[in-house]
Amino acid sequence: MIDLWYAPTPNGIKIALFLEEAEMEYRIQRINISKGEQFRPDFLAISPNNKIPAITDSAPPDGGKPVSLFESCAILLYLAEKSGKLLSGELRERHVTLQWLFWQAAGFGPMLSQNHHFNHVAPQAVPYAIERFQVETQRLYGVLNRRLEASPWLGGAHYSIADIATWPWVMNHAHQRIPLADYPAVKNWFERIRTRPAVERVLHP
Ligand SMILES: N[C@@H](CCC(=O)N[C@@H](CS)C(=O)NCC(=O)O)C(=O)O
Repeated sequence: MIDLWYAPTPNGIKIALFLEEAEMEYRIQRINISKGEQFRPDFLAISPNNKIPAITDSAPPDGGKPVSLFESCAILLYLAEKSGKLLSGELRERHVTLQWLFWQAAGFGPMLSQNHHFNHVAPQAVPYAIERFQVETQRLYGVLNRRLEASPWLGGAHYSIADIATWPWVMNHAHQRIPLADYPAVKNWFERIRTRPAVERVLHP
């Protein structure tokens, strides 16, 4: 059984999307990050960076004691390897998938998060930061669009953990002040994923 320490944010949704898509059994443990539950000692023991998502797998593939992990993309990689799903075994597609997975973890997620912060959370308007993260967000959507003009999925021929990691961040495109119509290949990819039954189950449980 997999316990998923969860809040319905882009990083949390990624893991639920994987577990539903791969049809793995799991149990949601809600962490209310607006109430500071991520600082609870029992949660910090699993996720010392005080962020969701995290997982505890009580039946890891090596048959040993439970495995706990934090960092959403490390969790996606673990689950893909455990299940044998959503990560190609073919050398090129596997590493291109991991490349886009790391791109999401190191670039797309953090930059869009700063964009969100300076547009919607910062107690005062900081025009330089608003402009910087808006331009960077547009640049990253451009990179994503060019990739999806060239390939149906981020990793290549197959839907994968790279798509699953990136999609929940695009869900908030309006909030990020990104008109999706300006990025037609992203829009097409976004709609293809949105209609997957696993996505429906996560968004409308
Ligand atoms: N790099 C981390 C980021 C996780 C993250 O930023 N989680 C946010 C919600 S989306 C969180 O738990 N924030 C609570 C806090 O920072 O105290 C990942 O990919 O898992």
